[in-house]
Amino acid sequence: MSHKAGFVNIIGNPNVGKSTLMNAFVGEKLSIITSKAQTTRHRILGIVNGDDFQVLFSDTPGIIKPAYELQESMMGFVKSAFEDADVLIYMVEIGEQALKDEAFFKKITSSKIPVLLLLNKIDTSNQEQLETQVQLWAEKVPNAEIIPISALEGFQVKEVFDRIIELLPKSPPFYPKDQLTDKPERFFINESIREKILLHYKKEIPYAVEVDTEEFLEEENIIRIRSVIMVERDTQKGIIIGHKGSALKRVGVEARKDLEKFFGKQIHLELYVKVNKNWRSNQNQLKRFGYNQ
Ligand SMILES: Nc1nc2c(ncn2[C@@H]2O[C@H](COP(=O)(O)OP(=O)(O)OP(=O)(O)O)[C@@H](O)[C@H]2O)c(=O)[nH]1
Ligand SMILES: [Mg+2]
Repeated sequence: MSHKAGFVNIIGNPNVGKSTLMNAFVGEKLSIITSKAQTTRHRILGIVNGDDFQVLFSDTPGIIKPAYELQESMMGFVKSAFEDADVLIYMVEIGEQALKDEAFFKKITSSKIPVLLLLNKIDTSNQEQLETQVQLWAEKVPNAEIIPISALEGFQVKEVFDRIIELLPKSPPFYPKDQLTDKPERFFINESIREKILLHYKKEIPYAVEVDTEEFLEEENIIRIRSVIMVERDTQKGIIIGHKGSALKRVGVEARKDLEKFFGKQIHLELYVKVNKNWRSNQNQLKRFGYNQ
C-alpha cells in the first residue's frame, strides 16, 4: 500500500493567516477571511485529494484567553486539533513575538509529531527582518522546521504542501475522494453572512452575532435560503438593520453574490434579525449552533 493520508492541523494566534492558507491549499473559499481577529470560530476541515494521498487540513480559531463560553468552546476546537494531528502547522506572522498562551506553546515545543512553523506574510517584510525572525523562531521552537511563506500571494505554498506529503503516514483515505469538507451547506451560508457582518460593522457587533440558516430549498434553477442573524441585544438589532434597512440589505446582496459563486447557482436570500439574549454564554444555545464537541 503506498497511499498516504492524515490530519494536518493549523494553529496559531488570531489573524496570522491560518484560513488564508487552508483556502490556498484546498483551492476553495471554505473558511471566511477578514482583517479582524477571531474570524474563525469553528474547526473546519478542508480535504485535498490526490490519486495516492488525502490531506485533511483543519483550520482552527486563533488562540485567545477565553472570556465567555463561546470562546471557551473555540479553544476546545484548538485543543482537539492537538489531539489528532499527524503534522502540526504552527503559523506565526512576521513581527510576532510569541504565542499568547503558555500552555499551548509548551504543547508545540514538546510535540512528538512533526511541526512546521510557517512564518507568514513575508511579502510585508525585508530580507533582514526575515532573517532575524527565522533565527528567533529557531531558538524558541527548536523542534520545528521553519518555512517562510506568503499565504496571500501563494509564495512557498506548494513547497509546504510537498513537505506535508513527505511527512504523512501511510494510510487509506478517511473520507470519500470527492469530498471537500465535513461541514454541511448551511454552515457555509452562515459563514458567508457572518463574514459580511465582520466586514461592515464595528466594535463588538460582529462578536455578538451568530447566523442560523432555517431554510435551504434547492430547486432546479435556484436555491432559496432563509437565514436569521442573531444578536444579543435590541440596540444591536437596530444597528444590524440600519437606516431603512440599508445596512442589512448590503449584507444580503454581498453574501448572495458569494453564495452564487460557491454553489454555482442563482440564490434567493432572505435575511432577518432576531434578539437571542446572551447566546454567547448559554450552553444550550451554543450547542444548537454547533459549538459543542
Ligand atoms: N500581507 C499579507 N496578508 C495576509 C497573508 N495571509 C493572510 N493575510 C491577511 O491577514 C488577515 C487575516 O487572515 P485570516 O486568514 O483570516 O487569518 P486567521 O489566522 O485565519 O484569523 P482568525 O480566524 O481570526 O484567527 C486577512 O486580512 C488576510 O488577507 C499574507 O501572506 N500576506
Ligand atoms: Mg481564520
